[in-house]
Amino acid sequence: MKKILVTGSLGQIGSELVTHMRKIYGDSNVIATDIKVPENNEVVNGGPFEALDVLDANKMAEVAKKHNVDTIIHLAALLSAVAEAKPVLAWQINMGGLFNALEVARELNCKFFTPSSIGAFGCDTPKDNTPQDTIQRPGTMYGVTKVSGELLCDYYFKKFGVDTRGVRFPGLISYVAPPGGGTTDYAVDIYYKALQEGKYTSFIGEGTYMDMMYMPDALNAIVTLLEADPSKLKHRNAFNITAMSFEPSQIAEEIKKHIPEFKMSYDVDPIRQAIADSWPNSIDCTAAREEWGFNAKYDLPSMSKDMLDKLKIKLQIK
Ligand code: VAH
Repeated sequence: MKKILVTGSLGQIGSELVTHMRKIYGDSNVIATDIKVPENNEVVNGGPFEALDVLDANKMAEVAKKHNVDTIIHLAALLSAVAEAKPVLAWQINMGGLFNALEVARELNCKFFTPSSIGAFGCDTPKDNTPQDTIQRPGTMYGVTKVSGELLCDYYFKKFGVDTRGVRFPGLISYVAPPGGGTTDYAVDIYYKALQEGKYTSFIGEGTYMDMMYMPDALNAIVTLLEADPSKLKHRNAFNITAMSFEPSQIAEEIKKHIPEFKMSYDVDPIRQAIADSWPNSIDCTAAREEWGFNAKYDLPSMSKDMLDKLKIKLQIK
C-alpha cells in the first residue's frame, strides 16, 4: 500500500484512522476525503484532503486518479440508529457510495477495505459465540446494507479480481469523535457523562450484551488485514472481530472503580433496544485470528481507564 484514499474521513473511524495511517505510511500518502470540510481540523490540515460526496462517482474517480491511489478504504455510511430513522437515504448512501467506490477500485486496480458490522446478523442468527459463517437475515436497514455490502464486495473479488477485504466491527469506543447515531454509542456517551455529570441514563437496557472494541484495536485490525498475505485469506467479506462483550451495568461498575459516586439509570429507547436485541451477544473471531493474526489488546478495565484518562484531558476536567 503506497497511496491510500479514505472516504468518510471525519467519521468515528475515519477521524482516527487517517491520523494513524499517516503516521505509518506518511502524511502525503493518505488522502482524506469527506462531504464536510471543517476549519482547523487535524485530518483536513495534516495531509491531502479532498471534499467528496461518495454519491458523486465522477468526482471519486477524479480524486483517485489525481492522487494515483492503490488502496481505497471506504468508510462513508450511515450508522444503525440513523439508518433506521432514514432507511431510504441509508440505502442510497450505504449502497450507492459503496458501489461507486468498488467501481473506482475495479477501474484503478486498487486494494479495497470497507467495514461490515455485527449489525449484519439478525434475530435468526445464533446469539452466543456467533460463527463466522452463519445465517444473516438482519431486520434493520443498516443490517440489510451491511449484508448486501459483504455480498457485493465478495462479488467484486470473485468476478473482477478486486482485492476486497472487510471486518464485521462490533461497537467501537473512542474518545476522539463524539457518538454518531449508533446503537452502541451509549458505551461512548457514558464516559463523557460520567466525567461531566457523574451520572448517565442509558438508552440500552440492563443485561443487553453486545460485542465492543476500543478504537486502537480497530485501527490495528484494519492495517493488519490490509497488509495480510492474500493467499492466507479463506474469507474476505467480512471477518468477525471483537475484543469484549458486555452489558450496560458492567461498564457502569468499571466506571465506579474510578468515579465511586457515579450513578447509572435507564430510559430505554425502544428503537435502539430492538436493534440491539437483534444483534449477537458475542461473536467467534477464530477465522480472523487464524487467517491474518487478529488480536485485540484492550479489555473493559484497560479501555475504561484509558478512556477516562484521555477524556479528562480532552474535556479539561481534573
Ligand atoms: C452502530 N457503532 O451502532 C455502529 C456499529 C455494531 C455497531 O455498527 O450502528
